[in-house]
Amino acid sequence: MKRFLLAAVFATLWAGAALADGAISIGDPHVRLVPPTAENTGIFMVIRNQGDKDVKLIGADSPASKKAELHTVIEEGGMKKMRPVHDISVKAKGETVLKPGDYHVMLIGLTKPLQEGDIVPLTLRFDDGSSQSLQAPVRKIQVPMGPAAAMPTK
Ligand SMILES: [Cu+2]
Repeated sequence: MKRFLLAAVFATLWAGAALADGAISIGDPHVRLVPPTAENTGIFMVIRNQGDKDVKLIGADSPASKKAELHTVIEEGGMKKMRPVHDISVKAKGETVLKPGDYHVMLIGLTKPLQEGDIVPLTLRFDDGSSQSLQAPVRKIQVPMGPAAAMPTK
């Protein structure tokens, strides 16, 4: 009997893991076109979570830059500034939009200048252990904040 219960618990865990794997999908990923001299740029997208548990985006990697950080934009003394965040959460059955002036993935230290139409590979890591690999095209994007706030200080 004990053995049977244990088996049932494991079966439930497996089902949960399988569900979580397919729960996250990424919509419309794109990279902001920046001048050839710029060292950093932002990636935007919609992260959808069809699962019944909240998930968190906890990291990102891209061969297009030395590192990738998760950022948000805060207002401080009337200035909009970008700040790294530890994670970006996506509610169960919900979605989180990464967009200019808000959450984004920051590519820091571009390995080469990006041109409009270039495709940037990106891997996203989530706190449920899953990851998503995607291809984000480089696009011109209107910047809703002043040029001074467009780049991080470091
Ligand atoms: Cu940023």
